[in-house]
Amino acid sequence: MSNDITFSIIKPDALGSGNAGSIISRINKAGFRIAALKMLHMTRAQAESFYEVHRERSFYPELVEFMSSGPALVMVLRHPDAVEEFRRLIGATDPVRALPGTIRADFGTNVRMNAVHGSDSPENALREASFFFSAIEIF
Ligand code: IDP
Ligand code: MG
Repeated sequence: MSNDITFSIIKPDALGSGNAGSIISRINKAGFRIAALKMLHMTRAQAESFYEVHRERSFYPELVEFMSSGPALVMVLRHPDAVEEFRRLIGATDPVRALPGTIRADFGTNVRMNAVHGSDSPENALREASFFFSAIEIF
């Protein structure tokens, strides 16, 4: 399993508040290369499917609502140990618990509107990347 890609989303909160450029700059400065990027507005059905693993969680309905509330940037990123290194860069799910200097600490609003997504395993990175991109769109 390739360990050099992860999948990320600049979520509707961060894109809508004008923070996408700052967040991409942080990602590049941390050494990640953009392998694929596009802007899209997820339908409810797409958000439900993307977050299928969380279907039984109490926060699933509000998560789906949020992720389909406006446009987002979906990205594939390259870096050695990409999944682990990117999770370190973005910080904990809840911005108030994320370490100082992490993207979620600096740009997140709350545990739901936490600015960015990052895959949690190399397997899920591939699944998530291929949910939004075809192989010829990943450089
Ligand atoms: P992660 O994004 O850090 O991997 P997950 O547990 O996979 O966190 O949750 C997916 C997303 O669901 C989070 O990024 C956040 O947007 C939302 N979420 C997680 N926990 C809660 C919660 O307790 N209330 C509302 N939304 C939540
Ligand atoms: Mg997760």
